[in-house]
Amino acid sequence: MPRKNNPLIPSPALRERGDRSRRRAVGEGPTVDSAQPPSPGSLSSPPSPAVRERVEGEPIRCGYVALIGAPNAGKSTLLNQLVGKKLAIVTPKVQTTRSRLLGITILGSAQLVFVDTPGIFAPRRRLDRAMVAAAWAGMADADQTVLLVDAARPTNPDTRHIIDRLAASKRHAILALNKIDLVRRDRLLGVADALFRAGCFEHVFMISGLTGDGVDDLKQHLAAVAPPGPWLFPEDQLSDAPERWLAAEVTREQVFLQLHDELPYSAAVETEAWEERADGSARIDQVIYVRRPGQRAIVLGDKGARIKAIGARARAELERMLERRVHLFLFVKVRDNWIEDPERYAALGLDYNV
Ligand SMILES: Nc1nc2c(ncn2[C@@H]2O[C@H](COP(=O)(O)OP(=O)(O)OP(=O)(O)O)[C@@H](O)[C@H]2O)c(=O)[nH]1
Ligand SMILES: [Mg+2]
Repeated sequence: MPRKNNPLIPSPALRERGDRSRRRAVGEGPTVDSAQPPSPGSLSSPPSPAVRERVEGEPIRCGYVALIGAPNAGKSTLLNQLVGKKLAIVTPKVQTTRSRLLGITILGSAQLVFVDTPGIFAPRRRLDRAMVAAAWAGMADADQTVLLVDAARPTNPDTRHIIDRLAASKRHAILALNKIDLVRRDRLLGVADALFRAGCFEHVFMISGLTGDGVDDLKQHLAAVAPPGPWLFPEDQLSDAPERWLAAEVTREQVFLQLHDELPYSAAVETEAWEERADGSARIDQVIYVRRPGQRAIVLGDKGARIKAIGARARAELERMLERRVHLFLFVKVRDNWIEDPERYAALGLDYNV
């Protein structure tokens, strides 16, 4: 079967299957083509012989772990660190992540399925509401919830709101005090203590998603408490996200990094076409949607300089991710109402009606 226009065909680099029938905690995750039928496979598929062999004598475990927190707390950075591969985009700007993304890893006999979620904040626009709803939904069925708190900004009102809601729901969570590389050690205990008093945390870990400090301890703990049960994904699968969606995210990351003010928040990126070429390279066509003609002019830049720079960086990232040569073609289209268009929400894996 040709891979062109089909986001569900396994990728050699990511081994993604896009098997929606296996999405348990996350509901419908990000997808480019909502009309795609689910591919075969089921929650109850028996583990492969390789799996049984590997974990002989130990109970097989599989745990869904939601990573939640205020925007910019470092959730996506941590997801990438836990999985050992860059799957989620990361930028210094708030509200980078727009929908849920699974990152899957194995530790001993446990398969850990991490759910990166959009930051939780006080939503204003429809898009904000859909993002925040996706974040809470990411937590709903997870076996464990890890609340990330930026140790340098522990009194963020968004974090306070999340803790209040966790406490009200009587859900227990793990507190991960993140970015400890930025804070003096002697201050950390006081910060952890103040947060712990909310009464909804079972454990606290001090970590740096960026340097990896403390991340192994957190991972070991999550593996030890994962419920017994068969692995839900093949051993070599890293994510549930279709390659086309991940590729659009790579370009959106550059839009966030290279453009400023409201522009990144007014832009969306979609992969329109994907062609595997005989020489082993891929041709990828993407559209950057913006809301106004003036924004299109900014994305293009003087004599096309900005779009060229976005394309160059995105292409380099895509080649690293896909482990093959990439020809990237970017188009900028004005679609004033994309932010109110149900189809765009489906493309983002978000619920329009929240
Ligand atoms: N110094 C330091 N910076 C970090 C750490 N973790 C994340 N960052 C930085 O914090 C910024 C935000 O990181 P993200 O991983 O995108 O944060 P996020 O929580 O996913 O943000 P949203 O998707 O917007 O909710 C980026 O500039 C990261 O490099 C850390 O442990 N230490
Ligand atoms: Mg993020």
